[in-house]
This record gives sequence, C-alpha cells and structure tokens, in this order.
Amino acid sequence: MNMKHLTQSSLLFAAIAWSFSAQAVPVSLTSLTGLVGGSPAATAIYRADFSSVGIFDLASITIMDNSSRLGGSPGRFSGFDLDAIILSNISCTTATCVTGLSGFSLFDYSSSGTLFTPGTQRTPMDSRLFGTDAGGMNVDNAVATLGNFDGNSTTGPGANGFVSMGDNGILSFNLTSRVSTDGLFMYLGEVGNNGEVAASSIAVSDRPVSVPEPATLALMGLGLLGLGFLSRRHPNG
Ligand SMILES: [Ca+2]
Ligand SMILES: [Ca+2]
Ligand SMILES: [Ca+2]
Repeated sequence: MNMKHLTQSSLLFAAIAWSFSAQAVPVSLTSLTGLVGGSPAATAIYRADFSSVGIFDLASITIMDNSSRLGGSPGRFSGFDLDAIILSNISCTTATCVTGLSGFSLFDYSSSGTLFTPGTQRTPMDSRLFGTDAGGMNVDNAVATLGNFDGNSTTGPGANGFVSMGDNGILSFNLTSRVSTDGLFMYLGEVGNNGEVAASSIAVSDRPVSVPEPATLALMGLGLLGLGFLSRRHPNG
C-alpha cells in the first residue's frame, strides 16, 4: 500500500468511524457459485468471513452502495438490489447451500432495526425506490423479505422480494443482540447479479448505528465517491 492509499484508507476509516460513532471496519466479500431466488432467479450470493474482521462482537452491519450508476436498471431499481442478508456459523461455497441455512435470529428487518438513507434514482424517477415503504425512507420488509433469498429478478410487474437502495444509498442493520465474530459468516444476495454488490462497500461495527445527521451522510457520501479504491468492481459490472 502506497502513501496515497494509506492516506485515503485513513480518511475513509475516519469518515466511517465518525458516522457510526463507533469502530467500523470494511469487509471483503467472496462471490459464491450459482444463482438463486424466485422467478426469474438471478440472485448472486456473497459471503463474508467475520472471523478475521478485527472486532470481537458484532453489533451492526452497513451496506453502502457505490455503484456510481454503473450497473443494473434505472428508476426505482437504481443501485444495489438487496434480496437478503443473514448470519450463520456454517460456511457455504455455493448459493444453493445458503438457501438451506437457518440464519441466526439476530436481525430486525423492520424500521426498528434498520436505518436507511435512500440513494438517488436515475431517470425515469419514481416517487420512491422499489421495496421501500410509502414514504420511501424505510425498507418495506413485506416486499423485500430480507430474511429470504427469494427475489424475482425482474423490473416488470412481477418484481418482488428485494429492496433497491438507489445510487449511493446506505442501509444499516442493528442486530437485536451482539454476536461473537468467531466463526461467523454473513451472506447477502444481490438481485440481477449485475455487479452492484461488487461495487459496494460493507462495513461492520461493534456498536449500533445511530440516526445519522443528513450533513454527515452527505459528507460521507462524497468521501466514499472520492475514495472509490475500496470498491470491488465486478468484471462484468
Ligand atoms: Ca439495481
Ligand atoms: Ca428477499
Ligand atoms: Ca442488481
């Protein structure tokens, strides 16, 4: 790592830590083989091994879209399309294996356990992003079903089972209780397998995420845009 990257890394860490008011560290993801989901089924699953993440107890997980208008569909489907996110102590190498897991009951996918900052939509814009509630500021888990990898990978009338975060959207999950990172795996699914997960950043913290101030988020978003070196671009993205 050269000095430039070291400086950028320090700045990014500072930006995340500031926003979370807690220790937050970036997480690397491994793409699993195969696709799952509803109909059509085109959800790609990614695995993170938290054993080596550098914190002992996990309290929150944050997904930061950084797709920068690169992949996927526009409008209400802009940005990262999250099908599901679960935690388990079982290591899977295939997407089909993950669909057979019973994830730990540590998520509250309702607005009580999530913090959502919608990203922007590419034209044609809708009143709200897909899979969000009437106000567009929270996940509607009756649509997104974030505990199940069941997304219908379509932008047509049959779209269901996921939430689209918008370009540079941020979605945080506060776990219902802290869990040891020893032997802990996270699995998350991206509907469409079009590079939006691979172009996003995942961070974890040993503290819950509190309600961020808009100014903080705006600054953080700009910081992440400028610090794209942490993005993991999908080769087909
Ligand atoms: Ca999308
Ligand atoms: Ca789902
Ligand atoms: Ca997608």
